[in-house]
Amino acid sequence: MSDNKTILVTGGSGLVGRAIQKVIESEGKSNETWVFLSSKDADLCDYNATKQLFEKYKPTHVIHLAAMVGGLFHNMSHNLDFLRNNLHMNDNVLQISYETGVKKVVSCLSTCIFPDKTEYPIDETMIHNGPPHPSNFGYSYAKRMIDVMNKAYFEQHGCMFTSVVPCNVFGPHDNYNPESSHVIPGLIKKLFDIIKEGGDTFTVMGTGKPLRQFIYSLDLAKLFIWVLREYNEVEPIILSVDESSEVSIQQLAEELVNAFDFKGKIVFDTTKADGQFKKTASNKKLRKYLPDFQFTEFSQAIKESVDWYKENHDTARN
Ligand code: NAP
Ligand code: GFB
Repeated sequence: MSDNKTILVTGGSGLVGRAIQKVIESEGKSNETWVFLSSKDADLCDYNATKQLFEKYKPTHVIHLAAMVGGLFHNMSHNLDFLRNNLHMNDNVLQISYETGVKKVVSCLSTCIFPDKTEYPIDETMIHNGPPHPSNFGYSYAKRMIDVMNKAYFEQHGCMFTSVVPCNVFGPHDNYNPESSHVIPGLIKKLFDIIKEGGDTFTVMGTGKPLRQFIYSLDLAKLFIWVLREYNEVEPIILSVDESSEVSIQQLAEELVNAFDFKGKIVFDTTKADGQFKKTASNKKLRKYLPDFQFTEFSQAIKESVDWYKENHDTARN
């Protein structure tokens, strides 16, 4: 039987999608055809538009990245939109993958969807053990339903639909729009603009105390491609840096100051929310499969992300 694959990447124009595209282009595998989509190809909230897209490309495999995605503040103000848009997209992509005989779908959860009250480190078995943090309950429940649907498609139809659980992701081609961005692109744009205007104060929202694990998008891309080719459990797998790589928002701000060689001062605006204090995830399951995987050094990844923005700020998603 032909082992030729046609891999459809929904959300291919985003942060993670562009990283996968860069890794794939460097590999040049001949038996794989990769198709990277954006919302211009189809609104995946629309069943018929999604069906037409699948009939056009006839994918054998799907990496489902497309989602309404945002940082803490965007989630806090749009929980209903995050819930409904992501439920619609996820249901259409999985149902149409089943209807058109897609062999494997890898969808994307997030370490921020785990129970707010939990012991640490969190692992793949804990996803449904209690309500998520109130700041992003809409996004969290929509993402949790991917795991529930994967299990239902496997039990009723034997579908190999699985999911990965990244920690916070950053890198080139991120979303830098202050209304919706995550902390790293938000602070990169902010510090870039301060320096351009000759300012001397870098205001960071919150106390700076929350802890996060950040994975470089190019590292996540390599892991995603491995999951597509080699991982065949329906159960999710966490794709995160080690627990020891967790940093505080203050440490992140200091890394950015170094990367920009900024000489001014950092100030914390404690009137703004901190969100989840921590969501420390274990990558033990990943390490069992890939014990020698090397993550890019955080300072190096931050420097590359800052340099990319300096070169591309005019065309970046601001
Ligand atoms: P992103 O940069 O915001 O990109 C989102 C992608 O989804 C874009 O390609 C966008 O297309 C597409 N999209 C959005 N709405 C759509 C719609 N209605 N129909 C079709 N396409 C639509 O997101 P990302 O950071 O790469 O995230 C990718 C995946 O990783 C998501 O599932 C997200 O939940 C997950 N994740 C992200 C993080 C993180 O820190 N970034 C952490 C954990 C998990 P356009 O370009 O046309 O808008
Ligand atoms: O990346 P972020 O917005 O989301 O990080 P989460 C928020 C943390 O960074 C909070 C601080 O502690 C904020 O106080 N922060 C400081 C800032 N300055 C800024 C800034 O300029 N912009 C932003 N955005 N934060 C998200 C979830 O949680 O994690 C999403 O809400 C998603 O659903 C994402 O899954 C991966 O890490 O707090």
